[in-house]
Amino acid sequence: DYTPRPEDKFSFGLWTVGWEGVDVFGPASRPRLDPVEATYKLAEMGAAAVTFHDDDLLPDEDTREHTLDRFTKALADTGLRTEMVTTNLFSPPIFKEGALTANNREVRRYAVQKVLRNIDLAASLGADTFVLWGGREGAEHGAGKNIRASLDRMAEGLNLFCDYAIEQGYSLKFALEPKPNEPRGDILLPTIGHAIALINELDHPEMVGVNPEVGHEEMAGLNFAHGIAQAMWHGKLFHVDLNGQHGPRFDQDLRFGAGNLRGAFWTVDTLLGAGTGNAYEGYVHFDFKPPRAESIEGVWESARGCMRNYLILRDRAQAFRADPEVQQALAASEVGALDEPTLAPGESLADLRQASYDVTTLAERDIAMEALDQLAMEHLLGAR
Ligand code: 3MF
Ligand code: MG
Ligand code: MG
Ligand code: MG
Repeated sequence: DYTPRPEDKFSFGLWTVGWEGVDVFGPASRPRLDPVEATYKLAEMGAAAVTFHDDDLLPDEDTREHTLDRFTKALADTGLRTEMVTTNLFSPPIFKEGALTANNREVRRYAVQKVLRNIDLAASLGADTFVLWGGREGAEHGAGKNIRASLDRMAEGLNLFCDYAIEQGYSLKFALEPKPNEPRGDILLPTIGHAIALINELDHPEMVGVNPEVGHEEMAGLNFAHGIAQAMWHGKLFHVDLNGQHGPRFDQDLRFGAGNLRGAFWTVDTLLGAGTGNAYEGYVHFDFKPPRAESIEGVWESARGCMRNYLILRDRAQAFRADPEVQQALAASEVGALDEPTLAPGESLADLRQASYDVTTLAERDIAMEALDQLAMEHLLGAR
């Protein structure tokens, strides 16, 4: 049975189920959902944690303390955690031309102030991870934005946040969320690879990782499973945004499993360690939008679908890895042989250069990956 349980570590952004359906072409199609009520409902459905932007939970000063009290009571009542907190640096019109990388210095200082306040909140709630998605850090024009200066300011902001967390003794880690475009024509740090390259230039690279989103990488035409595998290789997969996307188009934020189903299968397999034991240990976090046409019942169905699809795909991926025929097929494709260094310890480059290679036979060898992939397909489709 695919009933979600707290030990599955499912986590939801409060903005996901809370999305009222406002889009570029129309206003809200659903009433506002109280984030505290949503927290109770997600707990009842089997989630383990919630996440939020400052403005999702605490949209104004007058209700801030009261809402925080109600929210912390909901966490205590349900046993849910706040595992991640993030800052809305994209909706307020002041950020129309960027936040940490706005050309205007006052705007950048205000953005830093907003983040610092929210870091304090994240720490007080015991969150592990602080996500930064720079939705407005970008451009539609050529000369209007100096990309090199933008990278300087982005790095400056991240260095300030790390220094502040260290100074306060917070154990928070930061995670950058890449996205290629939307709402800006081109967004800074468009992919996982761009983000990791920037992280390696920071003062405290060990404190900063990535929060990749399925749909964002697929909007760039990239393979999400490969992207998170590289993030894991760098030790940088601090968090994840699972959802569904159908090809390179607008950010669809479908429920996990919808859209590119094969991609979802390999994503789950990769998070589980792809048979190597090096699994992702963090929360399985969903960032999706229940379609605008759904009523509130459909919102919960969509959230339940995210979790069920993950559990079904986990079951399918585990069955694939445990299948003896798959083990044989992996061996036939020489998958394990890639673990061996090309130049073994003790061997010299001269050994390698002097050896003779049977070029014709090697060129003719059968890689047998169609058979291996068909086994995966049959496990995914439930035919095995
Ligand atoms: C936009 C997103 C964002 C981020 C969020 C987390 C509104 O495409 O994916 O969701 O996930 O800001 O920081
Ligand atoms: Mg998205
Ligand atoms: Mg998104
Ligand atoms: Mg996201």
